[in-house]
Amino acid sequence: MKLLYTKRSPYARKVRILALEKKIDLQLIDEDLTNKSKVLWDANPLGKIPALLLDDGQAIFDSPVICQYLDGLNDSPILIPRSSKERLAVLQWEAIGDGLTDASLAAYREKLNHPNDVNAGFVAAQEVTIKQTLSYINSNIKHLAALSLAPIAVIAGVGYTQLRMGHLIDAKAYTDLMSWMNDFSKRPSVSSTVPVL
Ligand SMILES: N[C@@H](CCC(=O)N[C@@H](CS)C(=O)NCC(=O)O)C(=O)O
Repeated sequence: MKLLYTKRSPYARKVRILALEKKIDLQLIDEDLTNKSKVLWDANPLGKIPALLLDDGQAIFDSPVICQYLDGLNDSPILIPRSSKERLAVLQWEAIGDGLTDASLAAYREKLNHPNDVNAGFVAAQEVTIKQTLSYINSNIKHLAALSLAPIAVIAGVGYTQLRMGHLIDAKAYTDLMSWMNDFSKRPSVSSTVPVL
């Protein structure tokens, strides 16, 4: 299987961590998002990475769907519980991690694209979302102790926020989150996928 990705994509990182934990081999294909390839457009009409190409030519996107597909390939370990109550809780955490990524990406892009004419209200609204979400994660960190897609998605979201919106991460306010991040970051799947600029 091939994964169309970039080294700094948090959504692709989530998929890569999950695949590494499940020992699923993915051939990584680096995409240039400023000059998208035909392979990417053929795989995903939205033109976004990550996109997974199966050996039979079928393409799967976006990252939540790829994670569900990969998790179903083997049970070692199961990272999205099969029973509905636990499954919903993990998928809810995935939405939190992805939503944190969405807000950090949106704020960063706005500042990048309009350096002299930034929409300050828009950035401020994203920053409120980021802070509320970090605070929620910090207060609920006990739910992220066991390995599943939940901590994987949160690691991807917080890692991207550290990279792009690091000024919002007050280590003194989020002590439980920071200590959990340090522990989880020791996993080879996490340390080997740190975003590269
Ligand atoms: N909801 C999608 C989001 C994917 C996404 O936004 N990827 C970004 C890179 S991090 C992208 O491909 N951007 C290119 C574009 O939007 O044109 C997912 O979870 O896979």
